Amino acid sequence: MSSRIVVLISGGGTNLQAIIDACTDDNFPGEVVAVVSNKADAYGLTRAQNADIANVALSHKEFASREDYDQALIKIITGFDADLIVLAGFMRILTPSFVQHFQGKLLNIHPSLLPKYQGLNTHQRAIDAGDDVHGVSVHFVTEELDGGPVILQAKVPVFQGDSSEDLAARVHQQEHRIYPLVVKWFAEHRLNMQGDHAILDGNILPASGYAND
Ligand code: NHR
Ligand code: GAR
Repeated sequence: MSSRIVVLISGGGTNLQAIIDACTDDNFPGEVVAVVSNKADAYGLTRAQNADIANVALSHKEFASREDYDQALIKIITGFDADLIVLAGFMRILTPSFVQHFQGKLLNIHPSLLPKYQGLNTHQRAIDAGDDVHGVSVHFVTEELDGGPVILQAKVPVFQGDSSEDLAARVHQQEHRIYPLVVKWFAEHRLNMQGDHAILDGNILPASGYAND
């Protein structure tokens, strides 16, 4: 049975595209059934249209509270009978009730080597700190912002004179490799969350995710 994936976005959707592309492989056990954006002008919605995928703009500005917005989001996602919800550049913090509703079915990609640089502006913060290694993490979403268990990370070098755009572009290339892989693990039922741990093939993953020392 193919996993039904709903992708949440706010922007360009290059990670969305990487996942859509991966799903076109006959051996990929999942399909993107809907894309939801909190921004009506997100280019990712056009990517969904181009791939004949249902797409919905749900602006947070039309709701009185975060709680109301997240309840509307729950209704939409439930309507698509989602097995997995993938945050791909989704820029709204989700309420505890939303996270609890979809406990264990929510993935996020965050542009830093967590637990470093939770929150926003991660590339500039890595440069300002003088780091020579930066990267990206895929993790389960919990109530704690960017604090859920890490599944997989990829590292990139930081070079002298890098701008945050240079570094973001380098990180993006790695994002497009690791996110479809983690989505595939989940769709294959090899990956789940138990308590505060990510489990792959029955093994608890270490704090920095799979195969990382
Ligand atoms: N929600 C929960 N509960 N837990 C997480 O781990 C989440 C989450 C929602 C989004 C993505 C995250 C990231 O990878 C994410 C992880 C937005 C903000 C933020 O401050 C922070 C982290 C992330 C996403 N958003 C502002 C807000 O008020 C709005 C900022 C804007 O619109 O530009 O929601 O980095
Ligand atoms: C990605 O770099 C992702 O890691 C980051 O936004 C970008 C989305 O790009 N996510 C966050 O910063 C979450 N707060 P995309 O729209 O091209 O996939």
